[in-house]
Amino acid sequence: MSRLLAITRAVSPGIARCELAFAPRRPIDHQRATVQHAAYEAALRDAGCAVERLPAADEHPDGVFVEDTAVVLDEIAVITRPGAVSRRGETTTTARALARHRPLAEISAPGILDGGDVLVSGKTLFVGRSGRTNAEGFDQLRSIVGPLGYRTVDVEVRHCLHLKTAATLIDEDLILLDEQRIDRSVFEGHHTTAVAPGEAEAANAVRVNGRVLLSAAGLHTGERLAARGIEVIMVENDELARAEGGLSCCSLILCLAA
Ligand code: CIR
Repeated sequence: MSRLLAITRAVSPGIARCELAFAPRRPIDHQRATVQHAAYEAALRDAGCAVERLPAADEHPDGVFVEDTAVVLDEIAVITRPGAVSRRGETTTTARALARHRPLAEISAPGILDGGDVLVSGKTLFVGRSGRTNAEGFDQLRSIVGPLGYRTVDVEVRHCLHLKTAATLIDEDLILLDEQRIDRSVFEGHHTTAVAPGEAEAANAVRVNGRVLLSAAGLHTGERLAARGIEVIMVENDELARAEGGLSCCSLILCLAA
């Protein structure tokens, strides 16, 4: 097992004022979201991650979705410039936490880029061009990571918030996806497997130390993955799903030096 650190952030008391792109606004129970978030952190610890939880801030309703504030690679952490203006201030504290582990680079104006749009698979970065990531953001990311040997692949995202809303890496070269929203043909050189019908939310999963944390909304998807020999841990996240966040959104996972 690698030594892994998961950076998370407590759920903001202002979560009900979150940004929404595709989902309708519904009430969000802060207490219930906090309990589910703590269970998620516990699942990360069980999988061998140390967890560093950053404090919540009322002025950052979406702060719990730390994934959007950085792209972390073995060599560097790229601090993003989130596409939603209300989220720009979230990067200060993640940058401070990441600076202890990686050299930092950053996306600057007029670029925008959300970490939820960046699916890292080995030396390939699939980058969603969504409402939150523009061409300048993509180009800046490519210039930062290209010299480190990474290839960046541009993926059009029209039917969901981020690329990883509907597609995540769950094994060495295996991508779990919701085919209604992302076309499997974009993932050249990878195997893909689709979520079970009616389980779109399950496409956003977290791979950690050989396990896959999967949304409890993905029961049949979980059975399919288990049948392939994948160790699946079901995690409830329906409260933060109301804020359009999935499981990967709630952590930044990095390998620590041995
Ligand atoms: C937002 O719209 O920014 C938040 N309400 C949800 C962000 C979810 N993050 C992610 O998919 N990586």
